Amino acid sequence: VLSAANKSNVKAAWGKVGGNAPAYGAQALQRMFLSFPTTKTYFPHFDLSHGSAQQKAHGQKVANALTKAQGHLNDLPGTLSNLSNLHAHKLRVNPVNFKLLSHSLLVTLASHLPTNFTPAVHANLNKFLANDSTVLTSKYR
Ligand code: HNI
Repeated sequence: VLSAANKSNVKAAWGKVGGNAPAYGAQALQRMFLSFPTTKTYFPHFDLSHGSAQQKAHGQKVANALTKAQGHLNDLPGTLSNLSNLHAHKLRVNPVNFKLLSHSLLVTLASHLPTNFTPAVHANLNKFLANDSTVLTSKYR
């Protein structure tokens, strides 16, 4: 459960990301594919070379979903419901991969926001991503 303080920290941090969210999303995906190559098995139909149009477009989708989520922190299950169905029933992404993407997102954010990425912001963003991941994997069983 995200406390009021968690929520305001997440929103403040996302505010710093601003219009860079799509670009950061793409960079995080690239980090995930490079550092955790098994995650690539879910994207056999993608061109995963550095900076590919598909990778950018997908990073943008992921980032937009997170932007929407941080705007609805009181109802993550409702906000992410369609994506939860997609990931559980259609894509069948093994839940372990969500930690790998979350980690990649955090590293990306830390590299771009060095002064804002305090231990507290790190912890709050980590919790936000863990909550998103819980929702996206909640329909598996
Ligand atoms: Ni995910 C599609 C958001 C984690 C594999 N994913 C999407 C879409 C969004 C999205 C948005 C596009 C839906 C649409 O087109 O209607 N994914 C998210 C979010 C997270 C996440 C917010 C976690 C925070 N997805 C993951 C993980 C994997 C993953 C961890 C696997 C490693 N996602 C996919 C695949 C698709 C996908 C595969 C379909 C891609 C395509 O276009 O074919």
